Amino acid sequence: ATSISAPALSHEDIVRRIPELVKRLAGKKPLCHNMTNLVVQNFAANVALAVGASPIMSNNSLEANDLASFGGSLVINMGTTTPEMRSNHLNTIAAYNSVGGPVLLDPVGAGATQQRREGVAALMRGGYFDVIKGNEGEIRTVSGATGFKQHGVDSGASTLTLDGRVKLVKSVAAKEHNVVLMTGEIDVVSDGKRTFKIGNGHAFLGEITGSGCTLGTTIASFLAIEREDKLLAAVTGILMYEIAAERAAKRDTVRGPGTFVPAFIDELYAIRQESAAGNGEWAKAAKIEVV
Ligand code: ATP
Ligand code: TZP
Ligand code: MG
Ligand code: MG
Repeated sequence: ATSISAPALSHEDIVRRIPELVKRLAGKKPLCHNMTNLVVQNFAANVALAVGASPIMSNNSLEANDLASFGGSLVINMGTTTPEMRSNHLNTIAAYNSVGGPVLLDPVGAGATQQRREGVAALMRGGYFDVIKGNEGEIRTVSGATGFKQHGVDSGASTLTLDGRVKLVKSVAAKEHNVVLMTGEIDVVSDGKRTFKIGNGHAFLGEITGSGCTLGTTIASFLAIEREDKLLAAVTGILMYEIAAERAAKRDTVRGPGTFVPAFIDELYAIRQESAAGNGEWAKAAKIEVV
């Protein structure tokens, strides 16, 4: 559970501390174990490498105990889950929970079908997630809301006010004793006590597949090296990811979503290299507000 003594984080604290976490990630190269969907395997592995983690994509729970012993983190992404995969997920979550390894859940498409609604409930009954991240429809489903329909993996137009999103994220985090992130043009992230709105990012992230999934991989990479303050780990992942997207979109060579993807990986790598060299200027672009 999130420590009750987690310190308040001001805008200045965040701008100062996040490059240090990026440098620490680059120095440690922790394992980031992804049990993810069939769409994003290669993209997620490349994002993990760019931010400084060591990815392994494995959906086989027979190796979960071995992998959990390496001190890394686990991503559970429901994007293309089958019943067999669900039991692999549950066994692997148990392996990480038993050694205190951080686990992140991305309940992709959770509100779209009965299978997915039941799936997310089964996963949440079956283990502890340090971070749950999703778009509006997914986090609403996690909160137990019904009576709305998500048409697929995309959230569609927002039907909640920003205040409504803040209240929901905060209450789910308090109930689950973890960190909850609702993504969108403005992201809302909370540990139930401390809550932030983040306005970085670029519209191209909504035009490519896997931007939500690979943000999950990025945050999990930071959870592996920052065990004390999970909210700070999540905020670092979000800001590194979204500031990299802004820098990529500004490049002359980027003409649309297709040319954006390689430039985005390059900018994640550049931010890692700058931070490792002690240059944290990039973090000044953070548009983060304490709620
Ligand atoms: P969806 O499929 O509904 O878009 P998702 O799981 O792909 O959901 P997003 O909500 O798109 O996830 O979020 C992925 C990343 O893209 C986050 O970092 C988010 O802040 C960013 N993002 C998405 N849309 C925008 C936008 N219009 N402007 C800025 N950043 C955005
Ligand atoms: N279908 C099943 S999983 C998936 C698709 C298109 C990828 C979703 O990725 P994201 O990051 O939620 O956009
Ligand atoms: Mg998307
Ligand atoms: Mg998603």
